[in-house]
Amino acid sequence: MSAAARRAARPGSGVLGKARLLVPLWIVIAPGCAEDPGDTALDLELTPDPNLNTVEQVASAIETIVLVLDSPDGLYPPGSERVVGNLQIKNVDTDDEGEVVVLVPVPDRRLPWIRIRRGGLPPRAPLTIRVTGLARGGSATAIASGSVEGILFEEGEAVPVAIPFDLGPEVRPPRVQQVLPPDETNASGCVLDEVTIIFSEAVDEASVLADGAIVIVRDGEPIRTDVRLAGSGYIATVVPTGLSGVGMLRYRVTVSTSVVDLDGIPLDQTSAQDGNQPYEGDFQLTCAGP
Ligand SMILES: [Ca+2]
Repeated sequence: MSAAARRAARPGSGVLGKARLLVPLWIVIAPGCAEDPGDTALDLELTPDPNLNTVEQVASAIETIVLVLDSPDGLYPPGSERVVGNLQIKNVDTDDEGEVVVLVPVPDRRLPWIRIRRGGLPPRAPLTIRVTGLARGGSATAIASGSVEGILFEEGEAVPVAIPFDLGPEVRPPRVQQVLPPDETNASGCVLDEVTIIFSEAVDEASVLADGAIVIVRDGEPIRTDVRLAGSGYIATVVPTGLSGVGMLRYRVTVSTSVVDLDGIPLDQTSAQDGNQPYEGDFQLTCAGP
């Protein structure tokens, strides 16, 4: 049964059918500016993951936020489509229900706080909120995104809603996502045949194979290694010569900022710190064997 048919079959659907008022919507750039705490509203805060990108990095990369309010229960019946200023009711996800779509400008280096007043929205419809960030320069390329589901208004309250909102990996500097085997695991016989380095995105092969790009050091001495990059460009396999220990195996893996992605953007392991930082990981493997 389509969403429209479900709605038609539902008792009280006439109430929803009248829910055609536009949503009054305030955009508040700074926190603490909400004049009327008695409002029934959602206070959206876009929250970048500091391990991936800073607020400034996200805000300075995007020009406009496309905010979509949707609900599995349906927000607006067919025929409600309209445009008022930067707010539209349109059928974004091509079910037969209309969603609310708002274009929010992003001031340089700050992410807006967004207050949504309930207005004509159905009081108890669980909301899905999707945010997409469009790149600066007018290309309308989507480079950041985030979403939350199941959000409800509370009568007379302004409900805080944190929405994870991060740049896509294709526009962030590459970083090391994982190194295998993980720290504090077991190395059979205290010998390691292979170290696998997984990047957040495809990286340039020549930059990975270059001398000094990936270094493994044990007891202060670099280990001789043979590095390969898997076809996808995401996975470097490092075959060390004589990476072994007695009773315990300790070593450090370093991936230099000379490693670049396919656009030539250099690796940055610590996004929250200015400049580009290498990956440095210390490993200690136990050797309980057969
Ligand atoms: Ca950095």
